[in-house]
Amino acid sequence: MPVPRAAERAAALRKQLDDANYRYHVLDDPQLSDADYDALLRELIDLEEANPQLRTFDSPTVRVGSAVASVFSPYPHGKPMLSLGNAFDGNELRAFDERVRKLAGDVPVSYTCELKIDGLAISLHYENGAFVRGGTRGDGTVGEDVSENLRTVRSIPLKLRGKGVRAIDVRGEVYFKRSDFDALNARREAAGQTLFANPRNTAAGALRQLDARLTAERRLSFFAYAVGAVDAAGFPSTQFDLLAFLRELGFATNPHVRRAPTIDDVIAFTEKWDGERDSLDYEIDGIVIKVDDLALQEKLGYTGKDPRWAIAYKFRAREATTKLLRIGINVGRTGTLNPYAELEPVQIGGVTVSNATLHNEGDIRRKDIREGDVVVVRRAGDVIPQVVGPVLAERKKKLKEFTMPTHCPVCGFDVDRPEGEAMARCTNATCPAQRRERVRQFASRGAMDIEGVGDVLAFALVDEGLIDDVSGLYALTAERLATLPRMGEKTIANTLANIAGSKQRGLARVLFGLGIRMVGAQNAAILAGDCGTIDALMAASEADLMLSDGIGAQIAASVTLFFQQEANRALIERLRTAGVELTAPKRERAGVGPLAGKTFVLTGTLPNLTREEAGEMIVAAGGKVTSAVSKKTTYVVAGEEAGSKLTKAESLGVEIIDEEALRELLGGA
Ligand code: 3BD
Repeated sequence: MPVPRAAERAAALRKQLDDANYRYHVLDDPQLSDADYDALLRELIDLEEANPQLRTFDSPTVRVGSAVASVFSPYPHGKPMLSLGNAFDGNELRAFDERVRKLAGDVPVSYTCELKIDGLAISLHYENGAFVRGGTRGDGTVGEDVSENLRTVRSIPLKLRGKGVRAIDVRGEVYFKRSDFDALNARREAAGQTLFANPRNTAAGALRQLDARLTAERRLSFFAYAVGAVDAAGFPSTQFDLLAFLRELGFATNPHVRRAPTIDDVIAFTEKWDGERDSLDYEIDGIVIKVDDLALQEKLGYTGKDPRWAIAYKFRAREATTKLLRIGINVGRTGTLNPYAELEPVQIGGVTVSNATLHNEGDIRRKDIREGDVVVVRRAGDVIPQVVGPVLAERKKKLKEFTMPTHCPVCGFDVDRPEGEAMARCTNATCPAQRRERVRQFASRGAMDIEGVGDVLAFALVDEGLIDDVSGLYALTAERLATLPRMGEKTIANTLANIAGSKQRGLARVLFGLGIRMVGAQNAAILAGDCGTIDALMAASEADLMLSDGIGAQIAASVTLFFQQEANRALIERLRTAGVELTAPKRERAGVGPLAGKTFVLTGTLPNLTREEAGEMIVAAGGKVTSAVSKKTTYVVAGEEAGSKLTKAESLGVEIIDEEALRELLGGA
């Protein structure tokens, strides 16, 4: 192609690509497919390679990045980047409002509320309409120059739209969309690379890559929300209009911004998003509230680095980083070796966390979690805290890779991990760890509910040889219990009474207490209710069992396998001889019972019931419990810290009830 033609084509391609970017990132109204965009970009790259004289500093081709930096230069901020004071509840927001009104004097005050994006604050400098450089916040006065990396972020314009801005510093948040983050991890998993822990840390890492091509691959995004030094005509007079002004210049701003005339409106906005944050494609950690009037902002001024005119309302934290001191191994009741993390205690949303689960060996290796790492720990709702992954930037020295022990840490027997299975298992059927866990499970609240027989006593009973299996509980005597430490007369009497009392719990609780694989509280209630007696259950074929609601082939096979074992049948006989109730009231079959035909989903922490107990009550009344919310769900029973299921229910218009309302449906139970 002759050079003038090539120049013309390059200009046309740049315009097309810039427009496509703007439509996609700012207007949220794409008209070019990703594939078409990539094809045009490829054409432009080829054209510039063939004609290097056509290259420009603001061509979309610079977004693919190049390897340049060896260190980042300091990036002094023209105007300092401020901090934000925090508020954690409505009262603190009201106190903020009062301070503002008092200082403002006799003028009306209204606010702009913005989602607080959980990313990294940066500043972008433009001169005569072109991106010149950009840097991280740093300490607010000096950051690091990461210009080359920022050029790769497609929602950061390389050229401003419109004229009239001579120079401007635009501030905002670089972040990772959940979808882009998940896609990145999926690519890494496919390539056998270790996975990234969370979007925020990964965005931080991407921004600090010395090779900008790596930043480009990560697909970061950007929202603008403030302006530093500026020399422009027609500058707006409110924060709300400032966001519109930024959009006109070509910046993406967050769409969920709201003007709030009163602090009550502000509080309502924080509550709304506290419940709906999981519905977004990016993480937010709170709401930023700003006095809307820019002149009033000026008048209110600062205390230190915190503006008096703005505050961050922070949601209850779900994640924190801390040191992984040790990877321990628990042996479960089916012999599985469950790795868990011993952590340097850390506060997450008001709770101290010092242990967390680590799933299985494969998971630990995929995430490359090692003893001594700084790790991200997540605690959401009522789930057990989990280690999300290491913060690799903090791994200062060589750490040993994790390997699963080859021998059971409790009994020393061989550990086996069958091909295709995630969990390693101890091969010793009489491993004390398995027996301990079985006793604990049997006595637990959702099962036989024997108060006093918790971890400590269950373990001591097995370890001291007082019982061999759960039936041994019913043969315990005061004399034998007295041989254990810290067992006074009163404790012994209470414990024995509680054990005796548990005989009447009924078949559903016994079944759950036996710890049959895949038989949780709800399946136990269904099987017990449909069979009525242990003998009918033991005599049932897999096909018989599968007639019950929600009992599939795998569960049925697990139940029949359990009762085929001679040792298990003998255990049942010992329980029977001890006088344990092994029958259940016949369950209301589908179509009968107060909850017949109704489908429930349980989420969050209920005030008085575990979710297992609530599920069991629903099932006993003829209702059904499922795990996912859909249009077929009749009720979502929500407790404290209910998460995405609650949001889903709201969006589908499914009725949401609390524990009290559930009890009413159950007939005032
Ligand atoms: C957001 C300050 C002001 C312009 C100062 C009011 C503290 C991080 O979505 N507005 C936002 C967000 C952050 C903001 C301001 N508006 N400051 C804002 C912010 N919508 N995340 N931040 N920042 C940005 C910070 N960062 C690191 C260390 C200490 N402070």
